[in-house]
Amino acid sequence: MVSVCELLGIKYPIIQGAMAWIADAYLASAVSNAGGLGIIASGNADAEWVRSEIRKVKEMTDKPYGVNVMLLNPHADAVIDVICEEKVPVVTTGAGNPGKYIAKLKSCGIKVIPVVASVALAIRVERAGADAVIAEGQEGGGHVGEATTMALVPQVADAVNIPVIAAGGIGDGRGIAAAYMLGASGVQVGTRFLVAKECTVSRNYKDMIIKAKDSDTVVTGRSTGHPVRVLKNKLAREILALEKRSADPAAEIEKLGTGALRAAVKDGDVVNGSVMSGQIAGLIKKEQTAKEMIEEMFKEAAEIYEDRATICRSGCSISRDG
Ligand code: TUI
Repeated sequence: MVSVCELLGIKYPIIQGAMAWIADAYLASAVSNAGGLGIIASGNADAEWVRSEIRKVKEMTDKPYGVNVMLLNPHADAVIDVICEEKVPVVTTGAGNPGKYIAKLKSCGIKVIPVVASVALAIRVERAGADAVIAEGQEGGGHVGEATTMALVPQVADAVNIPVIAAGGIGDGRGIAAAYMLGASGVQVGTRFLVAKECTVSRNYKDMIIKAKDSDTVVTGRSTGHPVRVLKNKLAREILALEKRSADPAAEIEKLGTGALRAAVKDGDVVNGSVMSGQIAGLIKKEQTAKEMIEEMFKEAAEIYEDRATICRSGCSISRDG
C-alpha cells in the first residue's frame, strides 16, 4: 500500500484538522511548510472566501495543502467547483457522506480523503474512489460520531485497502505511536494546532485550551443529530439544560448556536461562544510554532517505538529496566 507521505507528497504523515473559522491560509501554510498537510477549513463559508484562502496559501507555500469540505455547508456544491478550478491538491471532507462529489474531484486530479466515523462509511467511500480515509473517534473536537478512536481505527484498518489516518484524541508522540499500533499509517491533529503561534484564533480561545483539564469537554447537540464536542462554558451548559428539559430542542439550540463559533474564534467570547475542542486539550500546555509541534511529536513517537518495542519483546514479566 502507498504510504501517506508518498500519496500526498509530504515529509511527515500528519494532516492538520479542519477547524471551521480557525484553519485559514495562515495556519494551513504553516503546517504545510513544516512538512505536514495544512488544511483550509471551509466550514459554512461561501465559495469566494474559500477561493481567496486558497490563493493566499498558494502565495505562502509551494508545498501540498488541502481544503476541507464540511458537508452540512449549504454552499458545498459551489465550494467543490472552486476547489476544482483552483486545482487544490487534496480534499478532506467531514460531517457526512461525500459520495456524490468523489468522482468529480478525482476527475480534476484531486486526492480525496473523507473523514469517517464508521466502518460502513469507510467501505462506501473506498468503493467510490477515495484515496485514503481519516477514521475520527469521538475524542475529537467539533462534530463527532459515536465510536472512540481506539475502537474505530483498527476496525476501519481491517475493512479497507487504502491508508487509514487516525484522528480524535491525538496530541503528542504517544498518540501518534498508538495510532500506528492500531493500524493507522498517519494522523490528523486538530486541537494542538489551535495553539500554534501561526493560528489566528482569539487569545481567549487559546488560553482556554491551555488551561483545560481532561474532563473539561462535553458533547452538546446529541438530541439534534448534530453532536458537537466543546469546552464547558455558559453556552454549553445552557444547551445541555435545554436538551434535558425540552422534548424538541433543535430549533432553540440552533438559535443559541448561530454565530457562536465565530464569536469565540474571532471576538474571543468564550463565555457565550462555542469553544470547540477535543478531549486532548488537557495535554496541551504551550504555544509553539507548527514546525516545533510536528518535529517534537515525531521525535517523541520514534523514541517510544524504540522503548516500547523492548517491552513488547521482553513480555510482561521483565520490567522496563530489567
Ligand atoms: O467535521 C468534523 N468536525 C466539525 S465540522 C464543524 S463545523 C460545524 N459547525 C457547527 C455545527 C456543526 C458543524 C465542526 N466540527 N469532523 C469530521 C467528522 N465527520 N467527524 C465525524 C464525522 C462524520 C460523522 C458521521 C462523518 C460522516 C458521518 O456519517 C454520515 C453518513 O451519512 O453516514
